[in-house]
Amino acid sequence: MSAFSVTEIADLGLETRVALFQRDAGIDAARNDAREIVERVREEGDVAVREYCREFDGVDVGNLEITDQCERAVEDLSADVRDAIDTAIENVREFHQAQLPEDWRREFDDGRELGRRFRPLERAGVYVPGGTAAYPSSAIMGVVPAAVAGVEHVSVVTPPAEEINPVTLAAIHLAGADTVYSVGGAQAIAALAYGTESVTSVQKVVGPGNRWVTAAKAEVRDEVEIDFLAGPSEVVVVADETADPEYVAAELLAQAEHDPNASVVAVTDDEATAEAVVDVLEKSLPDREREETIREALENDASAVLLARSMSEAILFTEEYAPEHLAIVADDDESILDRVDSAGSVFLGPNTPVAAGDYASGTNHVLPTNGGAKVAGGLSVEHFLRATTVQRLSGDGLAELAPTITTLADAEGLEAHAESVRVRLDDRDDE
Ligand code: HSO
Ligand code: ZN
Repeated sequence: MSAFSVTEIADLGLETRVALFQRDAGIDAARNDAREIVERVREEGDVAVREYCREFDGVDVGNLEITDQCERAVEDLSADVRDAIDTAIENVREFHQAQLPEDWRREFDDGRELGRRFRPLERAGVYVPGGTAAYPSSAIMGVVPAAVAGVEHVSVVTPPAEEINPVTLAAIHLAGADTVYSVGGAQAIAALAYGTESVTSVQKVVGPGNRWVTAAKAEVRDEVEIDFLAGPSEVVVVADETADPEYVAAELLAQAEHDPNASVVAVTDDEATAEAVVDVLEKSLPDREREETIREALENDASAVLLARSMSEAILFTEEYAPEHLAIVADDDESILDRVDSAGSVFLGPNTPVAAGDYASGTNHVLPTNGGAKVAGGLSVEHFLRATTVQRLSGDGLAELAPTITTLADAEGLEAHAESVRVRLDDRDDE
């Protein structure tokens, strides 16, 4: 499939449906290589990490830890960039603070006092991508929620380079990271999961990445918690005849520039809108700086401009696709939203580009891809918290509940469980 022509949903064959709905952005194909890298880092530690930095990034890394460099990078920021980083951090912090759950205890009927208590993880690791673009925004999106949750030690890994992007380094520091390492790719995920001589292992690894990074996250899942698989970017734009085709195309072009494996889709019930979106894509592609990456992404199997027979068909398609980002540019956007359950992050109306959430409005841009939105939402404060339940029963409360407990314990053949209740009741009877 490709976004360079209009395809009718009704005409989608089985193969194209599989490409769209079971897309994997090349992650499966990267699994074997990622596994090999992960295993070597696990066994050989820093030696393997340094070798992979040389092989994949073309850099002889000296010290893997670059925490000081990040601090120094802040001093060299221009006023504009410093302001932009500060504003983005503030908005992301505010939105994530609003997510902080409060500990609670409540009296339930019959002498049962029950509650939940939230405590942060101690050590979390954030992947900040590098490669052909720089991702200071991903530093903010990974580190700020961890800091808001109260994680004591937040580590960041980011790929080495002759000169790592100074804005990325500064943003990592300003977002509140404690320790920063210059290592990227699958080797960075392995280093965080297993630890090496220089890299302290963490309890949870979060963050977006290319297919290698994402494949490595899938590989280390047995050893360490991960957020979810956040691979190459995706967007579905649901548009009706009121949508400006320039805006719709701009959304596809924007997410396509991340990665040749990015998947971008426009779906509309209006033929003229669909045709116009394709026209704008073709016309404006040569003006984009990252033309080649965008072209590859637009030609990707999971990218398309689709014509639906009705808005209902467009909505059903979207639900099945479960995109990372969903933009709804339509007259009755709220009622369309009501009918979609599966999307990582939703952008409503003509004034809400996905780039707002990518950088600065406050929501998180680390989101599940490849249909992960069917079962999960984006990165949040909860990812860095443990919820513990707490309870206290009164004597009467236990007496009231005792027959239920002992009957079920007996039914399970777990007599000692029942006895742990009876021994207390016996004591009560003796009083
Ligand atoms: N759209 C990307 C995040 C990003 N965009 C970073 C720009 N910079 C994945 O959600
Ligand atoms: Zn983006």
